Amino acid sequence: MAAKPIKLLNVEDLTICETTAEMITKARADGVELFFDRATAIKPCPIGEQSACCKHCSMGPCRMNTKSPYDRVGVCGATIDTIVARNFGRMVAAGTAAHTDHGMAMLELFRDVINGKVKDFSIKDPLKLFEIAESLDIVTEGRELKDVALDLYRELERTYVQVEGELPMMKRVPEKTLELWRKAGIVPRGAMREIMEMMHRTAMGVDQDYENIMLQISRTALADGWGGSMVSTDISDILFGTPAPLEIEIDMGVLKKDKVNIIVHGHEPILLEAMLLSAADPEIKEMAKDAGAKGINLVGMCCSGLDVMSRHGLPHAGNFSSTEAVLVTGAIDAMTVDIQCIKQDLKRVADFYDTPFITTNYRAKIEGALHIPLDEQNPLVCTDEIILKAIARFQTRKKPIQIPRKKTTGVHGFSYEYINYMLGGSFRGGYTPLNENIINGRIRGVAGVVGCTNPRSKHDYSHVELVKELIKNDVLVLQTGCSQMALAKAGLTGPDAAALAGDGLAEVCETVGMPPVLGLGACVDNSRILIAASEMVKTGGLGESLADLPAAGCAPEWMSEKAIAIGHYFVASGIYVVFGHTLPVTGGTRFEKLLFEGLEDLGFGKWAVADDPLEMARLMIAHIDKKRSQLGIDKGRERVLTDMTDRRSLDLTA
Ligand code: NFS
Ligand code: SF4
Repeated sequence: MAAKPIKLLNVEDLTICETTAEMITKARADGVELFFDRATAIKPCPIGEQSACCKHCSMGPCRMNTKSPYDRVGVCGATIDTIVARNFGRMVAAGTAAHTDHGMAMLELFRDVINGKVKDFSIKDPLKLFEIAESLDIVTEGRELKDVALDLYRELERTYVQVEGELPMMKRVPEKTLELWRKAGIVPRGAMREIMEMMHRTAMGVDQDYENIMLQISRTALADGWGGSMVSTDISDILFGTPAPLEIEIDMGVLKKDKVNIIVHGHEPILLEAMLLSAADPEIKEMAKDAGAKGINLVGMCCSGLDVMSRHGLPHAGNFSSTEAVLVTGAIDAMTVDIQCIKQDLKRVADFYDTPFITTNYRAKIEGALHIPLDEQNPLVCTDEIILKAIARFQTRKKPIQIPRKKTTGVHGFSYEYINYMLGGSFRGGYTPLNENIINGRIRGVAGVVGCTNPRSKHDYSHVELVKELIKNDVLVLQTGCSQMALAKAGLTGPDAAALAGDGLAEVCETVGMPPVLGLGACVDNSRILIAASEMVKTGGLGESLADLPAAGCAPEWMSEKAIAIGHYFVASGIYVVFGHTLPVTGGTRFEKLLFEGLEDLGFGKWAVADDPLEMARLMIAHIDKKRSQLGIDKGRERVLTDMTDRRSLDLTA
């Protein structure tokens, strides 16, 4: 019997991204199914959506939505609170594992660069290397770079493998925040240990007290944000250079009909960095020319694309929801991937458009896809071969090509270090001007808007509407991940976007020459937000712990377990976090109450969920205002709103 045809939704209900919409329409005409269509066909399981199911042993699986007398207790007696807490904990463990495994690979690369095993890369930012070393109390004075680097490697390795003691990066946490963690007993030891313990405690018959499970959830998540992710960001900067703002083009219009288009999609910067080296090889360039191409067009997608674009000015084609759509252009001569957020179905779509689809990482093969392993010690063997495959495909292009025209230019690459410099000027680098402008109310607060896109939520819509509303209300927005790509496509990452900001924020942006939306990079670079927030606390005037800051975070269209880990490390750090469209927690449980209220009472941040971007903004702004009033700076804001002379006297460049 033929499968029942899927009732397709209107394209305008699926995405606000024009180029993706154009490609969905084309895919439908070509008879190619995309994940948007499957999201329509596969209704989310209502029990799973609420996380009201346990399958941790074969006495179950136990579903908790029945109206039976045994309602809300599993065969073993596990309560709904135990079950949702365990499920949530395992998501945090998985997300943390993803970021820390990636971070550990970066650290190994760093080690092999120092000891000379890897020759294609070198240390690009020795200054940052020394700064990080000093922040971890490693002696740098009068010492050779290599010796300091080796000490730094050994110190940072503890982030992953340490069994007892505190993570090295705890030295960067504001004192009051660290004190809270110590009192609660949740200072992470080593990421591997925390992930292991999280998995153990959530197995059948172990930790069955949701409040106790919560402690390990926080400890594990902190091992991500202040551990695996932070090390990953710092090492990328040391090896490949700390980003500084650069104008970048984004969206499918960056593809070129007359060039060999190669999409590099994934999360580890090494693949894209190696591709850049291969693409610059004169011999390879010549081969592309001989094949009739005007050059090689390397284009990033998803997080490694973001990570690398601001270091090299590399164009970017879009976020998670557009990775199939970009293949539909027919213009992609190769798509190569490494790890994370790679839809298995890309292979089938790539096949339809005769695009070679190549996996490169031993941890992430895809059935049927060509696998060319990337060996760190000799990465160009892999990347040369990928480019040759792409050139061959260019030469024999058969499918009709349709490249959407739209592309947008924006500024990206605002590292923590650059914000320091940008706000302070070269004479008085520092976060004082930012704090001052928050205290006087020109800037109401700071928001991190981050995370995925998801076919269950209109693509890019919530990201863009939320950020518009925040900046209109004088909230400075920091961005990473697929959210940053959404706003970049919507044209809000250029200085012109200041026109959409409230008067106070606009004035600061115009004075400094920055956009009201600052792109910080990939998802692991959320650690840059943690460091920036810590610097705000240390600079003074905004309270003593991260929980005091007039700040909030949001992942409006999240989908990955990584997002849950990120959300929770922000909450455990003291930040209010709103997630869009859904949260895998059963409504009305005590665990939900702990997430939404209890944690805040204990001095942490807290979770919330909202459907509509304006509601998300409202919640975030209300929280920011609450913090302003607790800090006693709500008056400042009222004054600024009325006092024009005060506003004119704004001088950040002094
Ligand atoms: Ni972050 Fe990057 Fe995007 Fe979500 Fe996936 S690409 S690591 S997980 S989907 S933001
Ligand atoms: Fe059911 Fe308990 Fe087994 Fe979970 S651990 S499946 S609740 S019996």
